[in-house]
Amino acid sequence: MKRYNPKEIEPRWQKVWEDSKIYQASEDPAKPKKYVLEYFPYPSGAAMHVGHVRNYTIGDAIARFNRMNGYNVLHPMGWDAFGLPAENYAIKNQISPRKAIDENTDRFKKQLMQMGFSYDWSREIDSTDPKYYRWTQWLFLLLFKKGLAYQQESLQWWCPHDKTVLANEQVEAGRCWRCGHEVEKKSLKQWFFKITDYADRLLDDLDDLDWSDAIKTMQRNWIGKSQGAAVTFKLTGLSSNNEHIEVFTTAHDTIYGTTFMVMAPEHPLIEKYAQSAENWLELKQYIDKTRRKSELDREIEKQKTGVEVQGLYAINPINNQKIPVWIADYVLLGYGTGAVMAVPGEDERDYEFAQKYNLPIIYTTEEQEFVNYQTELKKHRKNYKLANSGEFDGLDFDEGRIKILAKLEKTEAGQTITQYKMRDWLISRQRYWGTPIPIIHCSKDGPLAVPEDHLPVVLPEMESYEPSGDGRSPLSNVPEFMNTTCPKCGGPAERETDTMDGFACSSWYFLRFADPHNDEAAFGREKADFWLPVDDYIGGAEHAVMHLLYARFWTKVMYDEGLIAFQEPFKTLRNHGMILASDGNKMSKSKGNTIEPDGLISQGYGADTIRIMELFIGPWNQAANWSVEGMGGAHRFLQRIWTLTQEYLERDEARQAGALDDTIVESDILKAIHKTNKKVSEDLSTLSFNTAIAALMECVNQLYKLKEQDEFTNLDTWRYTIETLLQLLAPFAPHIAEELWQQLGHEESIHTSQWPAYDESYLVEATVTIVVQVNGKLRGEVELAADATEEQVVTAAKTNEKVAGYLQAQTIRKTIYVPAKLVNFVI
Ligand code: ANZ
Repeated sequence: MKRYNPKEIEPRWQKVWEDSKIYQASEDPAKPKKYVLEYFPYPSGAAMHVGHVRNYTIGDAIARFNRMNGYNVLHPMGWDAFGLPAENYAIKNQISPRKAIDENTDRFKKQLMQMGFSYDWSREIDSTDPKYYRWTQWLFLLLFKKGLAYQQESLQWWCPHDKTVLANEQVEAGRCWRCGHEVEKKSLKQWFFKITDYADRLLDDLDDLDWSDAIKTMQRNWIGKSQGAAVTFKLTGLSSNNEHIEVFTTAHDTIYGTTFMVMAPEHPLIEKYAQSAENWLELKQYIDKTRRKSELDREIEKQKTGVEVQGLYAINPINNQKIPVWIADYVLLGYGTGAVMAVPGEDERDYEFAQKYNLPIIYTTEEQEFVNYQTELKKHRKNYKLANSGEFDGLDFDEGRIKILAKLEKTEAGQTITQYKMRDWLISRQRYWGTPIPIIHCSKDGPLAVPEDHLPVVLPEMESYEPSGDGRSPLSNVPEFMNTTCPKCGGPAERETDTMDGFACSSWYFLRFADPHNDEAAFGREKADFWLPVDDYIGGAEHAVMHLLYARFWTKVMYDEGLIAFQEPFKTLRNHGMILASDGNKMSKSKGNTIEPDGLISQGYGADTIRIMELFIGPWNQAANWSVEGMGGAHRFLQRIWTLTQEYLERDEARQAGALDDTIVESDILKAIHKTNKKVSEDLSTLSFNTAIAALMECVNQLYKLKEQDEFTNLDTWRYTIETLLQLLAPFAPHIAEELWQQLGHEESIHTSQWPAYDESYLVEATVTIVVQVNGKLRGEVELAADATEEQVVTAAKTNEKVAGYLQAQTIRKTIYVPAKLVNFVI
């Protein structure tokens, strides 16, 4: 008997699949298309571990299942290889990023190949290839020409460790998302993409996406739309002379409760007027301290702090009350107008602040005590009546809201406005390893687009590419790169030396896969129309407000430009659960607890065992701990399928000598396989991989029992059953399925075979439930074999314990029997 040896089988089939190009996709309109995509990986220094592998295993099972179901499947792979980690890795290892990426990519590719994933490698892309980033630059210029890419001097997050700026979404709890170092604010001239222009569309279109609620909520909160009013207060005192300042409020109905104003410490008006305040020194110290804090820390700070701007006052436009002005870091400069009307009677933060600094509190509800606006008033408006609110006393909040706004509008002191928390996307990086920004600065003509026929602007090779930390990109040290001529006036000009955030590359790569070798355009319209949008997008949840938002934004821009016909790139998003180390910790190279597939393969487990393990370990979208025992179980399962098939094959050989019966008979064997077929087919459609594999395991156990009973008597039934079993196994364990399929005499690949259909007639339940009535009223139920006779049914019904009581001492005058449904005793 042949032994199951994955080390021999797996590389052999991988080679056959590659040579026969069975996973290559082409635009064949005869079949419906399905675009299955996993996030393209970042080929970092640390190799892929079994956590990463889970993502690709899920995608591959989906791709294979669809292919066998008659879909024209596009399942591509490539490398998201620009960015900080690659550069930092290269610096650490004293090699060029190019070399580091090439090495890492080779390693990753080898790992993916070893797993037998059904990628169309002819479409492989690398975001650091000039043939690719030429089009990233082209798309940058599209944004530039549409006024959606602009340069601005502003305070930005700066990571002193990575020596570059970071986008807002790359700062987590005051730390750099990559290296974890504390960030600070620095004033720098930077490039931005105007994603805020698309805020409403990015928000509204979320509704129709088949994404998890968790990710949608994260995007909604990130965009942070809130409807409110801008109310203008006059400033008086110091040298402010009736200058106006706007506040943003979502609660203008509480305006009579405003007892002070709070401004963000960095607010420009503070600098302007507070310099003449007696306590300027104290104010200045506070402002400097604020600059060093992250926004998040400011928002969650337990103890509110602030300083009064002595001598400066604001006038409440609704009642002309003069109120003091404070600065406090719980008010953020970048949100709303950077100033708030403080209503300590209803706003929690203002309340805490007023308590701490002994500021007056006015309650504007009839309760005359603190009522939390955000949690109480907002929800139960009708229950609260206004008080201390002049002519509006006694109105409920909704009515008060309308009337107070009308009054403010009349005096031009207020108007409704909409605010968003999302800011424009900061795109420039002062680092070497990125797509050069294709802009030329001319002192006369300003920033200009590099002419299209001069693209790509190639990243020059550099000996020393470490960031200097002075806020300038290392490219500014390469005169041959930097010095150029103005495309307009022909005079001397300088190239932009910043590079793009790596997320620019990944904002459109899914389109390039449709047409990866196009030298005339980023992608051909027809190919994009054929393949896109992506039908199933698979990846972790960590990119919720970065990649997944940016890609949606670029897609909408391309749609507006008429380049594509769809507005959302990823119809269905599947966020897989993480694989944790066996001790429940996150796998990481630094903790030394990662498990890599290569090692498991060389131990002899084989890729198929790993794949089974990845999917059987638990529901695909939940985290799970890796376990060695689980690997053993997965391997034994495949081993049993192998052995069963070998035993069958031996019998089949004997039959060919004419020794055995070969009639197909209906049997428990067929029942077992049809039942499993139905379960696996349904589970694969709903991604319930673990239960599908459980059903296959149960089926194998049952087949072993049946085999012991009939000893392969019904050979054709067994052949059909084993072949079907292998087809059902193919999306999960493609190598062993292919090998045994071929041993059974097939020449075509199992992976291009038609997914087997199941026959419902084998699934009919063996028992039926019969309703028992007495004089037409339901009195009980009996369960019997489906082929029970009328006599058996009536006897069972009469003796049923619930029914018997009604029949006691009664004469049954008539018995009505409806086969397989009902018995009615008329008494
Ligand atoms: C007065 C008031 C009274 C407020 C009340 C709330 C409750 P959302 O819903 O998140 O948009 N605010 C405005 N700008 C701010 C800034 N730059 N930094 C910190 N807080 C700011 O929150 C809007 C509310 O947050 C605004 O409404 C304002 O406080 C505060 F009972 O105005 B409110």
